[in-house]
Amino acid sequence: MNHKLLFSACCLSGAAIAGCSEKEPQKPNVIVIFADDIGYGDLECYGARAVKTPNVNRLAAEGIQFTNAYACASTCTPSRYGMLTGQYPWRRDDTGIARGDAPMIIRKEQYTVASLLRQAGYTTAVVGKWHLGLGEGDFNSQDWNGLITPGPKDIGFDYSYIMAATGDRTPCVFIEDGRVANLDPNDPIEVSYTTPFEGEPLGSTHPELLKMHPSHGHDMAIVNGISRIGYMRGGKSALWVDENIADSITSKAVRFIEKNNPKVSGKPFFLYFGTNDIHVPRVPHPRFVGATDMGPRGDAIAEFDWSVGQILETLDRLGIAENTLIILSSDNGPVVDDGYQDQAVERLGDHKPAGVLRGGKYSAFEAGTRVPFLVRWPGQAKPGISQALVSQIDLMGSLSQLSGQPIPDQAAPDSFNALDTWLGKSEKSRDYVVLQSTGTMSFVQENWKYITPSKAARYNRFTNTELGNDTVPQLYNLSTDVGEKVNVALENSDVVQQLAAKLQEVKATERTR
Ligand code: NG6
Ligand code: CA
Repeated sequence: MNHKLLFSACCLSGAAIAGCSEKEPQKPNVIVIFADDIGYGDLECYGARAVKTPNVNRLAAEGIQFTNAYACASTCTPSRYGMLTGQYPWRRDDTGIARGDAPMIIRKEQYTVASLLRQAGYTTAVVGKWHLGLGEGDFNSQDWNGLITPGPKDIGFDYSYIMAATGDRTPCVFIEDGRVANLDPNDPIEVSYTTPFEGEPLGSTHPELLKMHPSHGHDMAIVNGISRIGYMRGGKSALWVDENIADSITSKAVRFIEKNNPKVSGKPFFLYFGTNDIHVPRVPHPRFVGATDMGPRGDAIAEFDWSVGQILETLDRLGIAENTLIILSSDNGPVVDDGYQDQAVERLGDHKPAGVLRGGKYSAFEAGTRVPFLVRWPGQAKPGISQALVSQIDLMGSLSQLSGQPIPDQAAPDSFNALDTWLGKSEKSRDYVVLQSTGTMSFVQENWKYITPSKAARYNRFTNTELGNDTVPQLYNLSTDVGEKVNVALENSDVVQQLAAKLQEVKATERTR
């Protein structure tokens, strides 16, 4: 232990202790572990049997497990936008699933959860999946070979190690603090979402080069024997190896925690850890292959659990678990075949990725947005199960309360403080939850769920997911029919009217502080 460092840390943090012994800051560290596409039934603590998730189980046993928690949207970009900004993604028309060359969707002048905690004295980081665009102006205007800016730094993250979009989108590289990691300047990267690069083999033209074949789309640039959405050329030394993504990002997350150990720095940290698991292409490391009988999709869940374990182990080893609040959730619900022939459908067996819920990723039905949600803060949050209605939109409001840092007037207009509920001190539900899906919007209040009529497609034609769209209003009683089997709109037209009006009101007014 470096006593000199410790001394200055104590004094910097103003800890009033005689002799200046080891002292952590008063404010707890915050870690958000955000899984990709993990469904309500995909984890053991939510009923899964075909995959073991001991580390997530531990988090659940030591924390609060929510059964009624919602993401903001049933796909990634809008869901993350809502959680990080505290503004509903549908308040803007450019928050849909982002291309890998999209400009930054959260604008650089916007206030995020990271801005809030940075202002509150935290050291902040994002590690893993980003999928919120980079740079500004047109599509593909980023300088992939120089400083990619604006980026996470401009919206509150001191450190970043990210994938620009998703595992299945180019550019297939990690970006560390605004620069492509491990890039050889003599082999520059080019990215395009419109035009293939001459001479480069593609999934569509050279399927014989593929180790995993697409089932729909995903037939452009080939990287690591897997074809993707989008084209790219060059940057060979920087390309990720899918089998190693969990290792790469988990070790960066662990390193960040170690380097920012509050016992040394005197400052709390905030880590937003977005896993690549279990998004497609699902290519877990060989040590997880065969962890389940479900093939890559199941094995990727096991890999996710390992990543969670690494974070927990790091906190234990540094002795900072007691003063660290962990939130674990998922950006949207589950999907089985999301575009690659990875045996997910064939080997699913009895496993129910959505548990008892209907629909899945993309859907207005519950499985689209009702997600696992665990909160652990040893000593502060009493372990248990909570049925309170909660939403990820309240991250900003709740962390404002936690950190004592007020939110500026115009920021996070839709985020409320739900800290007592999140910490299990109260069973108080959110007044309502607004949900966005492919083609419509839904509104949940008490046990009622209203889905706005929509002429959009009823099925996602690629994944075969029921989207929950219907031309007539839908109303479900979630207390007796969580599987949304019986539409009771006709016999409860007063409830339909009430919920539709309330949704209209929320849409028409942004809350002001
Ligand atoms: C879809 C992709 C899907 C996935 C999704 C985004 C096709 C046919 N499907 O358009 O594979 O990438 O976008 O997923 O291309 S999300 O979790 O990041 O929202
Ligand atoms: Ca997702």
